[in-house]
Amino acid sequence: MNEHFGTLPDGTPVHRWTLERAGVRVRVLSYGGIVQSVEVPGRDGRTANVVLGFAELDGYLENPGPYLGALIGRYANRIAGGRFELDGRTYALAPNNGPNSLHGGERGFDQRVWEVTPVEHGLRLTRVSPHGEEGFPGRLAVSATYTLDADGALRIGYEAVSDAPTVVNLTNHTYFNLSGAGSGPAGGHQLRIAAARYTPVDEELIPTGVAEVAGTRFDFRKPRQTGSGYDHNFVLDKGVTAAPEEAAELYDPVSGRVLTVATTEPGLQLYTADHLGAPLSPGAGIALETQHFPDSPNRPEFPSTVLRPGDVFRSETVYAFSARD
Ligand code: G6D
Repeated sequence: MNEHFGTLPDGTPVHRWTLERAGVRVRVLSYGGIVQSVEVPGRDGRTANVVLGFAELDGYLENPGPYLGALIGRYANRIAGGRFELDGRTYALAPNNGPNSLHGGERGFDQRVWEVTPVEHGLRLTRVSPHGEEGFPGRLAVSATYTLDADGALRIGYEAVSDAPTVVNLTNHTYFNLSGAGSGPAGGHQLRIAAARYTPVDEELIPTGVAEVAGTRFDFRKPRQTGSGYDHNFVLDKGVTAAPEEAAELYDPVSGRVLTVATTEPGLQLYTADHLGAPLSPGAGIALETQHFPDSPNRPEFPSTVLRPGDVFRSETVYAFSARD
């Protein structure tokens, strides 16, 4: 089902699509591929929306900074100094986060209108990013397919092809609050991440290397409270996989809701939303962004984000919901 959601200043209409299956209802916008709401039952059977979003299009237009629910590209997370070299050529990107490029640049995929086509149990969002958009080389044809599994899990599959060598790193920037969006801080949730290592960062949040989580506050191998103060990439033990494998589990002791995240990607950014900015309150949600590692284009030792003509970039992430005592 789709309905008119709003109109951009240039007159482009934005639509909202609703997916429903197995008691889960998800709303997706053609603007930014934004997951606006995800309604799931708690242990008491009562349904709540568990992701942060705005009720109106203006909310998203006026507050792009937190990237609420959005599809992120061409490069999710940071590229140091907004520069990278590929095949001997240097590419300069607009620095939009201190000296760095963040989440695709000044106007990334989160601020673009996507073509939406219904598919079985879901939607296919497509867009062609022209050569040179935000400084990235290659004409990149991208699709993101959002479907609901038989158990109501939200599955997002990404594909991209380019006509020239480029780099690509796609994710979704949903913030979860399993007690219900707007119910207060999410820092009491318990999080488990299947990662023995993470990437420590400098003051600009650029990775300085890879370190063991053992004995640090980054050790989420057994569940621990998320609290605050995290904006870090975890090196998932499973690495890059052909099919999604479990990466993390988020549990809310209050509602009993559980989110499990499975992905093909090698990394997971945990962001405890400490700097959400008004009208949102700090810590109102928790972002779990499946991705390749930050600054991979400048880090040959990290799993590669290079996409060459003739190859297809593919990744898939599954957000499954349940409830327990
Ligand atoms: C990402 O890592 C970044 C944060 O630093 C940023 O503030 C947020 O997106 C909006 O999670």
